Amino acid sequence: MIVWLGGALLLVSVLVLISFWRIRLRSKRDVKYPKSLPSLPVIGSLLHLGSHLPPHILFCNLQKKYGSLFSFMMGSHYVVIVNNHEDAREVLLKKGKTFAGRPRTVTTDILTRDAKDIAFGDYSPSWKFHRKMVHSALCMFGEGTVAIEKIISREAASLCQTLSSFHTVSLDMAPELIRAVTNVVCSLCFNTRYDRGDAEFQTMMDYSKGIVDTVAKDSLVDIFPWLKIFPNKDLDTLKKSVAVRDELLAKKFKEHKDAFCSETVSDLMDALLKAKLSLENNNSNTSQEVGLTDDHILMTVGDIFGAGVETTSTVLKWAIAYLLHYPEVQRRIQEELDAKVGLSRYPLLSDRKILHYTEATISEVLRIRPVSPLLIPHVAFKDSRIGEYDIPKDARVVINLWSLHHDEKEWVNPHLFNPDRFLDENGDRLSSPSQSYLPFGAGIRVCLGEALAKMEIFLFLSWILQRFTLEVPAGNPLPDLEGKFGVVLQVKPFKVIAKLREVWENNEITT
Ligand code: STR
Repeated sequence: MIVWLGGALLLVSVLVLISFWRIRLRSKRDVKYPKSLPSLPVIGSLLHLGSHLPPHILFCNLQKKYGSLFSFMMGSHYVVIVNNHEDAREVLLKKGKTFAGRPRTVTTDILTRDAKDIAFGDYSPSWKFHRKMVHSALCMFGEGTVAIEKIISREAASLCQTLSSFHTVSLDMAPELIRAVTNVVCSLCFNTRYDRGDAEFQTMMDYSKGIVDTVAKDSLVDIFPWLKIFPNKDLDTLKKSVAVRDELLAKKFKEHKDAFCSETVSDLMDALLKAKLSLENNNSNTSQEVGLTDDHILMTVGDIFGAGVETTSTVLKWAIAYLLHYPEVQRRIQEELDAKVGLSRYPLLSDRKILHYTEATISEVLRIRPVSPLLIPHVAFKDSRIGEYDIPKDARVVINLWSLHHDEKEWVNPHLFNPDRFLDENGDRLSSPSQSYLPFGAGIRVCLGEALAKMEIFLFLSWILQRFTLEVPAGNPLPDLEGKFGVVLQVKPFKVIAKLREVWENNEITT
């Protein structure tokens, strides 16, 4: 009897074990994760990611070995890298909401007071409310009105004025380009501007550089947050820069609060203040619920300001760097300007419809040197899929825009600067020659400033080239085209001569 019982027990246990094993096997077989780089406990795949190459190029190269969708462990975080446009579109557009999350990191938390902004803030009802408000405020003061054209043109005129004062002396155009774009966002956010030599402008440029150099570049402290307890030079720079920015923002906020009048809303900060006050008047708790605290307003304005300055000035610098490398492109833009705008008036936004080559050149600059080659990482809110692969909840999904924009299957000679690829055989503009082109991202987190940026880049460039020819000063090298990876793909400083064009010498425009 005992033997019989024992035998039955053994049989049952074996059966149970087999069924467990089968279930595990089945679930393992059904789940198909993207190919992964080798990884070790704690440090993850760090040893395989150490390289002299910047991450966007390293990830692009790793496709050869791991395929265009691959993964690795960054510390304890599972990261998926997307290198083709089909998968990128699935993440950003088709499954935009599933992948709308953002990772929290040490450096971005310092910058944004624990993600109380739009760019790095997680997806939530209050984030949605916030973004919608900023979007409509931007439309009201910028994109939607003729006022913005006036503001940009005023700054373009001032920029050209400064350039002509240099005559044939070589200069680093960066500070003047930054002042021009800063004044545009300053007008939108605070209804103010900076003159040349303004001390506050210099402070702003310094703190902004401090932030760009240290934030969100997957430094070790963002991978292993516990490292923040150790002394860290970058983190100190970031904290100091953020403190200076906060002081400036607080000053602007106080001025706006003191002078606030709901009848005359004249900038973005006023608009946000008005929304907050009207929420508070209607229901005392709502502004807390949707997260419209003072901190939220400050961080949002900080975002718009920081993004507006760093991105647009970077694109302008890249454009000028490429024009110096490709003088024939510069000449063709000038010929187009001469033929279609002439010398009796300045370029207008409405000229975007006719200046096809100029627009194509801008598109090509955004393709070959995307400002944000890895966009900002996304996070999966739930288990999902990309193509045929399973993606677990909480995975960080990085879109490698660099790979999309340099995909040999999509672009002929992708490393060649060639604005003509954005034109058809008649010289008319192609809306997009390839699906593999997303310079502003896409979906619910698409760049809020896309329209504003395009207007600024177009007007600043066409104003400059109508009047000047840009040249490399004798004895100086051509600008470096590699750039420096960070939260934006930065351009290394270079010198230029802005030579007044002969046709312009005795020209006068009366407006
Ligand atoms: C630049 C420096 C600064 O003072 C503030 C910010 C916050 C917003 C950031 C911006 C930064 C860099 C460019 C970003 C932008 C939000 C969207 C934009 C990251 C760090 C891009 O995605 C390119």
